Amino acid sequence: MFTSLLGVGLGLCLAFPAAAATVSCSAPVTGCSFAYDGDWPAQGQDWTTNTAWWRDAAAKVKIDLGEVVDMTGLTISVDNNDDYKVMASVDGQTWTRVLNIRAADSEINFGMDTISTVKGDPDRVKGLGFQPGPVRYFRISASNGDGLYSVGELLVHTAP
Ligand SMILES: [Ca+2]
Ligand SMILES: [Ca+2]
Repeated sequence: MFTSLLGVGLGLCLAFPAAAATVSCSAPVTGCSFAYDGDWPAQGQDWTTNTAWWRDAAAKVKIDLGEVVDMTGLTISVDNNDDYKVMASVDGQTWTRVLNIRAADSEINFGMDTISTVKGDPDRVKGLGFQPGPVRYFRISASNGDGLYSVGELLVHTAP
């Protein structure tokens, strides 16, 4: 946890949840707001504690930043043993896949894992298909794995 945040801090400027940002989820997601409250689950912690979690593969965690930002990186906390797809949009209509996490990308064997695209971050994972650019809306979905899914936090890194 500590080293993770330190690594992020050494990266580009941080965009903590802005006042105008909102998070919503398609049912049935428990603890939806935990996906974007600025609080990071410790790596390896239980997947249902202070996280947005669900069992239905069709569920989505939706985040609206409230404004368009120039995204240069993403850091996300998800359950370690599933596949996660992050879609992003500027207008809420046209969507692009900006991150593609597979269970094999995880560095840990149990609980929540923090994964980053930011160079120099100790949690950086290469080969996530990260697509930088302008974004406002996010949709996070999960598939495969053990059918038990969880998102603990998302951080959008922006250009200085
Ligand atoms: Ca959180
Ligand atoms: Ca899982």
